Formats: sequence, structure tokens, C-alpha cells
Amino acid sequence: MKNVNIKAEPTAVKVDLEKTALIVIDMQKDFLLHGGYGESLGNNVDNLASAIGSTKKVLEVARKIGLFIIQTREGHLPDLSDCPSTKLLRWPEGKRIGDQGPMGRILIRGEKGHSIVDEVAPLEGEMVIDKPGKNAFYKTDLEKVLKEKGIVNLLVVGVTTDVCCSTTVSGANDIGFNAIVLADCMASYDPARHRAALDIIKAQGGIFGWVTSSREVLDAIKEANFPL
Ligand code: TIU
Repeated sequence: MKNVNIKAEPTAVKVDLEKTALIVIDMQKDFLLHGGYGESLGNNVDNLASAIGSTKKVLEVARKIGLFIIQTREGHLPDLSDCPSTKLLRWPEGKRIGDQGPMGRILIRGEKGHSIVDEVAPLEGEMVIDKPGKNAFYKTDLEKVLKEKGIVNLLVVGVTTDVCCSTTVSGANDIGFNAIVLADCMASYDPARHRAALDIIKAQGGIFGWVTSSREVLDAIKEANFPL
């Protein structure tokens, strides 16, 4: 047992770090950098930049204390056989998933844009789960992997707050995981949607989970005297 007590909203939350994973959602070039999928949808990617440094800090501590770490990547097979029409047809040709962009074909597995930004790139041996949907549990082994490891708590970081993070948090809650979101390690293309998505997660007594910050998580780890 490695219990820590994290200050959060709507309440503080006690977690056993041995039953906790850090899940890093879709910190991919296609979302964070110019010329990728996020920008092709008409978004300002600069609004995501703040999440990179905070996530890097948390990732480094998680590695030091041996927390189970999983990164996810949203993306599709080159023939788009795993991409439903709902993810394609609402956007103009030339700016769709699978179209050519400056970082390769947009949101296609194996292309440069699909990879994770250098600052938080997974180390050799760290788990990366490729997902065709927004919710990281949809058509992936994520639930199985976490349950086999005895994980019950998820520290959730990544992008974007209102799309892949919030759908993954609500998916996690439905299948029995406590989702604890680190607000400053997340971002949305629109700061108002970032705040709204966080409000929804913690509303009604924590209907989907908890909202905290990297500072609160790192302080809780320090207070529990983990050698950092
Ligand atoms: N559009 C948007 O905000 N996000 C996505 O399409 N995917 C993720 O959030 N990863």
C-alpha cells in the first residue's frame, strides 16, 4: 500500500499508488503542432502548448516512483477501414483524416503527425495504446490491461479536455475506474471549453471524477515521503 491524499474538487481523494496509473491522452503532433489534424479542423493549436510542460513534469515523477504509465494515440489504419464516416465527412476534402498534410497523412498510424511530441515521448518499454475513437476504451485493450494490473485509479492528463479526455473519463467512470484529472496538464483548443469540461467532470458531487492539478499531485507524493 502506498496511500497518498490528493487535494481535489469536489473532495480530496485518497489513492493507493500501487493501484493507480498515469494515462497520457493523445499528446500527438497531429493535435499539438501546426499542420496536423487539430489545425485541419480549424483550431488554434497554440492553446494546447501549456499542457506539454506540466505533463512532462508529472511524467518524470511518475517514472521515478514507478507508477504504471500508459500513453494513448488517436489514429487510423492507412486504408481507413477503422474510420467511421462520422469522423470524415463533416470536413472539407483535403483537410480530412487520411489526407496529406505537412506531417504526413493526417491522423494515420505510422505518420510523423501521429507520433507523440518529443517532450513527453514514451520511453522504451512504456505502453502505448492506439485507439480509433475519442474514448480510449473504445475498441482497445485498455480496460483489460488496467484490470489485469489491478489498477482502480487513473491520473488523467493530455489533450483535448473536452474531446478525448472527457470521453475517456466518462468511459472510465462507467466501468469502475476513479478518474482524477490534472487540469493544468490538459488543454482544449478553446479555454472556455476546457473550463466547461472540467466543471462537468466534478459537478454533482463528482459525477465523472475529480479535478486537481499537477502541483497537488506532486505535493501529495512528496508528503507521503516517496524518494524522488
Ligand atoms: N478535436 C479535438 O478537440 N480533439 C480530438 O479530435 N481528439 C482528441 O481530443 N484527442
